[in-house]
Amino acid sequence: MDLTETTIQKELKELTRKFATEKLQPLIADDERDERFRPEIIKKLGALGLTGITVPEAYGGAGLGYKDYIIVIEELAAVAASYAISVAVSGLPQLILNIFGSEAQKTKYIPPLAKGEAVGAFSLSEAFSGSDAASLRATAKRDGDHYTLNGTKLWTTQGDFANTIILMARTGGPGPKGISAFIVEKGTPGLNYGKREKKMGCHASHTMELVLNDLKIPVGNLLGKEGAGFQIAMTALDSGRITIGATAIGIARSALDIAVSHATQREQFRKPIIQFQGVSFMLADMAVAIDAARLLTQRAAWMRDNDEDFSVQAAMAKLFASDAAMKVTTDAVQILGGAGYTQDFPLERYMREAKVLQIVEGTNQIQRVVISRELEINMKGK
Ligand code: COS
Repeated sequence: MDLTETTIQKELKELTRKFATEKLQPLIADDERDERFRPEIIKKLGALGLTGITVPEAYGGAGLGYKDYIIVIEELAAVAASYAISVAVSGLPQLILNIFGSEAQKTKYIPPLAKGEAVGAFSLSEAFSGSDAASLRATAKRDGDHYTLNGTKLWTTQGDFANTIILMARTGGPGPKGISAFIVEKGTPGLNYGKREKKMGCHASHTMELVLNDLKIPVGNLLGKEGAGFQIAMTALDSGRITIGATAIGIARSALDIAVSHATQREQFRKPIIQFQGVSFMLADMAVAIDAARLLTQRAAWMRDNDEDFSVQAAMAKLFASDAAMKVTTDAVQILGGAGYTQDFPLERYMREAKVLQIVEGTNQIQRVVISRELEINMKGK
């Protein structure tokens, strides 16, 4: 794996950092407080070419790889995790459509998402189906030229704004083989919005309950074959976990910057507190954790870009990076002491944002299931 930054990667980093600093930084604290999501930000990111990084140019994307994509996500997360999550979640339908969609589905749905003219969402979980994704209960019954969907989906990021939602529902019997994936358009009668979750953090990113009441979907909006929905969802989550790693790195990096800046300026006992090992060793450990998380995430991205099986490496990156972000943000608050606990600094926000990354796109316990299953398979193969 070559770690040298390409010219395109340097440009992506500068472009995203400039946008995040100039356009997101001034409004994110207020928007987090007010739980305000701004779809126009996605449009602006789209105009800069940052919302469809990995899909082919033929469908309005940039045709780049995940090694490039994670740079954009990290830079957004360093300022506003809610928008890193928004771009990453909008990327999931693009990814799924690009791999599993028919030509007609790709042509219709990918370009608006890739250009940031539309927002995307991914809807898998339900009240009784979280880690055990194959147990979902929402149903889709075929009736002539359409499917009728009923049930309630939970935890759908930006489900209220999404123009295109990839939604998993049951067309067959119990278990993974009975699940199918559908493309659901905003405004379809029967797609109702339930409660918006009151969360610990990432308030600018809305998390929605979707209530499906006899929601009619044309058969042309079935993705792949009936029964392929679980595999489609797992394929999306493998890639999504790489972007969670990048989001964690962005948050942790910003927390470390604030902690180092404070520790070099703040004097106690007549010297800057960075000169106390109790503080400097904490900072050193934070820097190591961030670099290790970035390397794991880059490796998963590189393997994906090189058509290698990256499922386990994505799980490792997501697990390690989100745990690192939780530890780094917690320690950064500690280094600032009382000030770190106030809203005068964004550290308490970063801590709340880091927490969700240990949960979403598969809890860190599920990542360990994915990793340990592979260990077992490898052992049996010996
Ligand atoms: N990519 C493609 N296919 C996959 C896959 C992957 N990463 N993981 C599993 N599959 C396939 C399997 O190959 C199997 O198909 P076959 O029977 O044809 O071989 C099928 O899916 C069922 O797999 P498995 O038996 O491993 O399913 P489990 O019910 O045991 O679930 C876990 C596996 C726990 C890994 C899965 O349920 C999971 O990831 N849960 C977390 C869900 C999650 O991340 N939710 C957050 C969503 S954000 S809204």
